[in-house]
Amino acid sequence: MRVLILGGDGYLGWPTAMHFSRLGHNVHLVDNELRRRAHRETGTDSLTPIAESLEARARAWKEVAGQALGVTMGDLCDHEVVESVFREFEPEVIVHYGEMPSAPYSMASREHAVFTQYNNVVGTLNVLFAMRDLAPDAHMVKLGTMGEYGTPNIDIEEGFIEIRHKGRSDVLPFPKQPGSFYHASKVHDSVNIQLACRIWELRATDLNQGVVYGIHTEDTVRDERLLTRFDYDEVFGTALNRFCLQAVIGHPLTVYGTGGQTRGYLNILDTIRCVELAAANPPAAGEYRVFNQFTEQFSVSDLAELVARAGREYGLAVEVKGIDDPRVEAQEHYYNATHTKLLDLGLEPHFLSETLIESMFEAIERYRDRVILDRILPRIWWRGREPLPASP
Ligand code: NAD
Ligand code: USQ
Repeated sequence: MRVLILGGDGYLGWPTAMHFSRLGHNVHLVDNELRRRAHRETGTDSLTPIAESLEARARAWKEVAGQALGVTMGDLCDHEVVESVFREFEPEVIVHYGEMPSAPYSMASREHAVFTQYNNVVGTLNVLFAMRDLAPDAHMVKLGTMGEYGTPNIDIEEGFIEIRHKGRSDVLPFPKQPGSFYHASKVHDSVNIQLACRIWELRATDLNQGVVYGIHTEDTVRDERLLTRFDYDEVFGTALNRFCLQAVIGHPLTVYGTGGQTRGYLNILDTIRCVELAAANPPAAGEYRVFNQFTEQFSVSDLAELVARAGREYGLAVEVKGIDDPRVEAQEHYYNATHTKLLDLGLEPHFLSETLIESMFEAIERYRDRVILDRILPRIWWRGREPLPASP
């Protein structure tokens, strides 16, 4: 298959690209280095040293795996870039990771909120129009987020819910209650993608993904130049990745508030497999489908306890410290989300275990001298204080 990976320089996009390439697909990547620039501007960096550019990564992959990866450096918000890639590469599958993924970033200031929504919504619209005009039979596999649903006091369904109202019933999109302007951008994308499928007969899978953890995949361990990024800072680091790093460097684990915030989580290996399963099983023309992409749910306290236990076994002195929650979010709430559609397609999850956490400790220890200590504690407050510098 000709697989176009948007956001191919990112945490998830780069290992996905190597995976599809190893399976023998023809893979082309697009990225505009937004993530690298955002790190430079906020004084943060990946723990793992990543190759200096996407082109350098593609060269390293060719050397190690013998497969070519096509690369276009360009902005998805520029429709001419998108159209020329579609015209030249003629994608059959479009894996769309190419967005600003950070909730804290989007809450830092008016500029950051506007940038996040412009970048994500306009980029995705350009891809939808390019599909309509240049690749109407292609399948878009779009990374959405479980955070589109928020934390309702009922079970979360997989995209749609049957509603009975005043004697009539219908199957409608599950209600959305995003918790940040970033999460809201994903809701706007979902509405636009569903509309495009309905009016233009496009096909799309919206993967409402939970929080991802992990450092290595089958391909990143083959050569240091093939590492993917690993972020632990307040803006781009996600909960479990942050806790594992904090345990290794002796920083108290930063549980926000009471720690009752519950989310779906999955291993980076399962992200890649889910995308592969979605791509291998396309929807019908005109179909917009939604899969909830996570394998287990945990509260933040559960995760901190698990990391502390694994840390003690490993010989680390781990302290768990509740700190003020910089976000506005329910800290104690009901959470039960359905996630069967990817299992039905054959997903065999890699569940979280102490052994897995210990393997993350080992990988982190290797690069611990790269840690930027003063970027761990939160400085962005959802209610608004201390804005970051202007957006890139
Ligand atoms: P990432 O920032 O590492 O990857 C996104 C990539 O897209 C970056 O390399 C960035 O430079 C690129 N990009 C952004 N805007 C672009 C534009 N306008 N034009 C071209 N390239 C652009 O993030 P990630 O963690 O790999 O996340 C990938 C996707 O998965 C995102 O859409 C994110 O919202 C979603 N997601 C991530 C997680 C997670 O825990 N990491 C969980 C759920 C959903
Ligand atoms: N949290 C802590 N301490 C920390 C970091 C986070 O208690 O040091 C808490 C947060 O308050 C939140 C939960 O952990 O309640 C998850 O936060 P996170 O930063 O790990 O994840 P989030 O901001 O939701 O965003 C991440 C990705 C995003 C993706 C989302 C999936 O960055 O791209 O969309 O996970 S989900 O959470 O299901 O919406």
